[in-house]
Parts: sequence; C-alpha cells; structure tokens
Amino acid sequence: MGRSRYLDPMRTVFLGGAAVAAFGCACLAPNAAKSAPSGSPMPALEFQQRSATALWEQNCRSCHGDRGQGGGAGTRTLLTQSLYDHKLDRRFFDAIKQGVPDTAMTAFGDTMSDEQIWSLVVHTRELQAAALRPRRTSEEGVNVTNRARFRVETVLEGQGLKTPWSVDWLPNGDMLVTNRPGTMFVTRGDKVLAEVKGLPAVTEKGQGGLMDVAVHPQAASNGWIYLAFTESKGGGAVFTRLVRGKLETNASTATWTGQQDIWSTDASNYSGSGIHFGCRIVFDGKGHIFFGVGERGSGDRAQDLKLPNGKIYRLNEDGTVPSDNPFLKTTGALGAVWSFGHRNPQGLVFDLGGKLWDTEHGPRGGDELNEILPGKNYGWPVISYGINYNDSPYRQPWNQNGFQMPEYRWLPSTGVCGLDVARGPMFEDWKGDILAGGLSGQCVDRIRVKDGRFVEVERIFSGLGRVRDVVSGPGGAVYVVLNEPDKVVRLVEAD
Ligand code: HEC
Ligand SMILES: [Ca+2]
Repeated sequence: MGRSRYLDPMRTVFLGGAAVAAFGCACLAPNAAKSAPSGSPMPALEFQQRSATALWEQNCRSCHGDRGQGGGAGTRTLLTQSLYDHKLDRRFFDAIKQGVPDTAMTAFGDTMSDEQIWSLVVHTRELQAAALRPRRTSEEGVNVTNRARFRVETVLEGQGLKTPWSVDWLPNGDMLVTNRPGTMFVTRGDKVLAEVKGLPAVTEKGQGGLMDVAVHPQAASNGWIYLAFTESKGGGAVFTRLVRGKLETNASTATWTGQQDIWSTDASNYSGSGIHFGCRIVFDGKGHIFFGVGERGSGDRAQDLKLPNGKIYRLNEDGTVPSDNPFLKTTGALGAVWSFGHRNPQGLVFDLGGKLWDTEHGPRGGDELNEILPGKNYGWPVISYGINYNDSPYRQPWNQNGFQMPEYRWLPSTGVCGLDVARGPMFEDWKGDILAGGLSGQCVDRIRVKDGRFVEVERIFSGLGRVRDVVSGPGGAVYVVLNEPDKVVRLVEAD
C-alpha cells in the first residue's frame, strides 16, 4: 500500500466551536495551526500555535533524541515496551511538568501549559509506537502470542466483496456479509451463495453506507435481522437509519421482506457530512437493542440531548422506547438516548459478564474503550486524550469532573472499529477478553478487563489490511473483516 494509513484523512476534530477538516499527518509543518474561531459554545480553549513536534525539538530532543532513543546527558531510551503503557500517562505528565528528581530533567510547568505538556505525552506515545511496531501477522505460518498460537485462514475474497463492513451468522450457519456500497451477501464456506435482493436504498457517502448486520439471537424462531445504514434525504444530506426485516431464501436467491422501521431521525438533522455515522447493533437478551450513532463531525451536538448526534441508544426490539430509559423525564431529551458525549462509536459489545462496552474514535490519539452506563456523559468534545490532527495541543485529560473516562485509550489511534469478546470454546485462554479492531492501525488488540477494570493489552493481529470488523464466530474462531484488500479471514487455534 503506497499511502500512509497512519491517520484517517476523513476525520475531523473539534476546534473550539468549529469542525475543522483534519489534514492531520505526522509530516505537517509546525505552526500550521490556525487560530480558533471566536464565539465558541465550549469552555474557552487556550489555543496554542506550536505543534508537539516543535515543542519536542526545542525542549526535549537534546537529551531524548529525535525519536526518543535518548543519548544526550546520559538519558536512557523511552522506546521500551515497559514504558509504552497507558498506566504511566500521569507519571509522564508529572515528570514533564515537575521534572525528574535527581536527574538532569528539569520542570517545564512554568513555560508550558498543561495542554502542551499533554501533547508531549502524546508525542512520546507516537514515537514509542513507531519504534515498537509489531511484526506483520503471518498468513502462512503459526503466529505466536502471549496466550495463544493461531493460523490465518482466508474465508472469503473476490466474488464482488467491496468494502465489507460486518458479518453475522444465520441460524443454519450461513454467513451474512454487508458491503458498504449497499449490497449484502449470503455465504457458505468460501462461496457467495446469493446477493440479497430488495434491500433498502443505501447511500454510500464518506464513511457511511451499508454498515452493520445483526441477526437476532432467536432468529431461528422469529427470523429478524437488523441493518444499520446511511440514508439520503436528497441534496446530499444523509444520516444513520436502522430497520429490521427477514430473509426469504431458496437454493440460489435471497430476498429481504417484511421490513419495519426501527430508528431514524428528523430530516432537519440530516447533513452533508460524510463522517461519524456509528454504527453497531447489539442485543441484551432482555428485549432491547443498543446501537451508537456518531456526532457527524459536529462535536458540540454530542453534548445536546435534544439532538441525535454522538449518542448510544437503547430501544425495545420493535423500535419503541423502553419506559425505563434514563432521559425520559428530561425536558426535550430524546427518549431513546442511553448515554451521550460520544464521538464515533463504531464498536459495541456486551462482555460475558453482561457489561456493555463501546470503542470510539478519538481525534489524533485518544481512541477509547468505554464501559457504557445509562445516563452518563462520555465527554466529547469537552475532554479527550487526543490532540489535534495538525499536531497542535487540544485538551488535557485530567479535568474529569462529571465525565465518564475511558477504561483504556489508544495513543496513537488505531481507528477502532469492530468489537467483540472471545467466546470460546476455541482460544480458551482468551475467553472473555475484548477483541478490538483498528482501521488505520490494521490491527486487532486483545484487551483483558477484570471487574470492569483494564488488566492487559496485546496486539494479536497486525498489518494485513484495515480491520473493519472482528467477530467471535462459530466454534470460537475469530473472524476478521478486512478492507484494502477486501476479504474475510479467520484466526484458528494452532498447536
Ligand atoms: C537535560 C536532559 C533532559 C531534557 C531536556 C528532558 N529530559 Fe526527560 N528525562 C531526562 C532524564 C535523565 C530522565 C530520567 C530517565 C533517564 O535516565 O533516562 C528523563 C525522563 C523522562 C520521561 C520518563 C519519566 C518516567 O516516569 O519514566 C519522560 C516521559 C520524559 N523525560 C519526557 C521529556 C520531555 C517531553 C522533555 C521535553 C519537554 C524532556 N523529557 C526533556 C532528561 C531530560
Ligand atoms: Ca470520551
């Protein structure tokens, strides 16, 4: 692949009131930032001109080297696995702010703002990630990870697969695959059996198109299949919409029938933005569905309970609003809202203990794994671990009053997307662990949480394409839906 996938050029970042197109790239010249527009509805943002790279070059490079390798004044390398650990975020921040006692490193708290100091922690993480980049997963041999060994098998490729977004299984074991341009296939083994006819009209725009497919856990008796997609209202204005329907299949055809509306929003909320649509659909097994919708590039809307952007929703399976949702008594709030302040939740899953988790994109750095609780505010765009795409400081993550902070954050971003937990019986030592896919990071990370708290993280899959979805499939094999190249592979346990 010839072009850099380090940052997703479609992403934008909220800069004190305006969504600014993000041309973020590690190669941007320092001082490329524009000043923040006035009249921001958000708390005053001290906007700083200097990029993290420029701050590093002026203040840190003499001792830590241009890549963090150390050397100056006897300074050791920062490029070790043990220092590449989110538990040390605060220690690093304090070291820069206050200095490191009994060493040559003095305090920078008098000359730098907290936002600048945080941007240097992010810069340090970017240097560490560049140096510690994991080996590319082997498609031929056995891959060895801390808790399992696996081989990669190709399940599906070619046959019209185009930006595949999601997979799920019908009760008879056939697999459904959505393609973002708007098609869905029924597949068996390594073959496409049929393209589903009669699907709703989908508009592929930017990151949007046909997204999630979720087969109801009791589909064997009720037949319901849920779809999330981007719908157009004309004039280029689009938004996420959910429907459910059933499949009529015979030997070589499949037809979408009996469609019912599950969720959509007023036409006035549709917009020309091509970013941040969400959207995964999960069932709680108690008669509800949960799904996320992104803020569509308008960060401030994620904080407004009257608007559909940047929310996680809970509905009854037929699309009606449950009578015990958290904001039913809040004047003007949308009754379906379960939690708010989300940027782009593209992963959603119940773990084996029944806790709900989302993964969502941060700006440059700061992708999040959050435990989702009713009525909580997840902070976007007021608080974030990320910095701006142009490398300038954004916020610092310590003013957490009232905001629900992520249990784990990715620095740098991996473009978190698909999410599941390992369900067994295959990969017994992974059972219950969260499996998080990354688009720009081309990775799957295995994250262990215990009693809701982060315990360990390991990159188990890397470098074979953008990971759009990761699903614990039949028998516990881990299915990975790749884009560029477009294919579906699975990880199977090796001796
Ligand atoms: C005069 C040399 C010097 C300068 C300038 C300097 N450092 Fe350090 N830094 C050190 C030394 C020495 C240590 C202690 C560890 C070691 O021996 O390498 C350290 C430690 C650190 C650590 C690790 C702290 C920990 O808890 O393990 C970080 C992060 C760090 N520096 C970041 C920076 C940043 C960012 C800058 C620029 C704003 C900077 N340093 C400037 C010498 C320096
Ligand atoms: Ca957040």
